[in-house]
Amino acid sequence: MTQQVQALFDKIWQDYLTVTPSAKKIHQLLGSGGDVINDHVAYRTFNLPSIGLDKLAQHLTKLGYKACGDYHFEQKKLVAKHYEHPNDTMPKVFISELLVEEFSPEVQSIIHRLVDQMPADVASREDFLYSGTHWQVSYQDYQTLLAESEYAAWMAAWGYRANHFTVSINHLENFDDIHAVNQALKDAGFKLNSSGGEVKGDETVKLEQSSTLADKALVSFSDVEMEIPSCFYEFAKRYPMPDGKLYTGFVAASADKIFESTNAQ
Ligand code: OOG
Ligand code: NI
Repeated sequence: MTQQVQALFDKIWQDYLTVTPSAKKIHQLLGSGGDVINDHVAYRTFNLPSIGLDKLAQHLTKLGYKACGDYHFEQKKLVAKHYEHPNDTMPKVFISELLVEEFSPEVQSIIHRLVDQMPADVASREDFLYSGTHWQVSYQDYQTLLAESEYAAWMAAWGYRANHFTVSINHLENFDDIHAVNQALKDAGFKLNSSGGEVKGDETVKLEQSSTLADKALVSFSDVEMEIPSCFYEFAKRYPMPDGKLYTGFVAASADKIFESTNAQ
């Protein structure tokens, strides 16, 4: 099972690198061999029946992943769950879904128009978690989505692929402190997401996180090609619980700010 999980994430990583070239450079900057372990990978989707969070999760549960925490982001109109594998060296997965019915009729109709273009069985295909979009979207519709939800616009442009990978600082040989990681990234010219401060969370919530601002990559909209924010790289340091095991959950207040790593600057 572990080998299948590894093989799946190798494919997801290769696809992610095609639109996130900085991830490869950062991987080399922070790592010193085999020490870059993924804390987690994140996915986004719409809460429509054919394509909800559970449709993504089925690709993981069949490999032994189990649903753990539930999260709600009221302002962003999102809910999320995280999944863990019994082999704790496998990445956790954070999947969120947009509450489509809470948006304006115009935004809802654009989203339905996208999802209606998806082939019926596409969500159960083997390659779904690294398959990108299954629809055409105009730059105008992208802009309309962007005005109400950056998340909806990102989904319309990028679809089903890892939104980010996350370096586990706990496993790095050359770094132990998230501030030092951030400094090394900035010294090398990478831009960090500073929404809510560069470091989200602290030892009291058992999780510290930071992230780059998303790279930019070219998208072929139905009417025009444009460079827009693609995917980002995250850094996480986990602290032990009273029983000595590292905390494995997420922190909603921090996650709320991590979502903003794909905002346009
Ligand atoms: C997910 C943001 C939340 C975390 O680690 O808290 C998250 C997203 O941007 O889709 O990944
Ligand atoms: Ni994350």
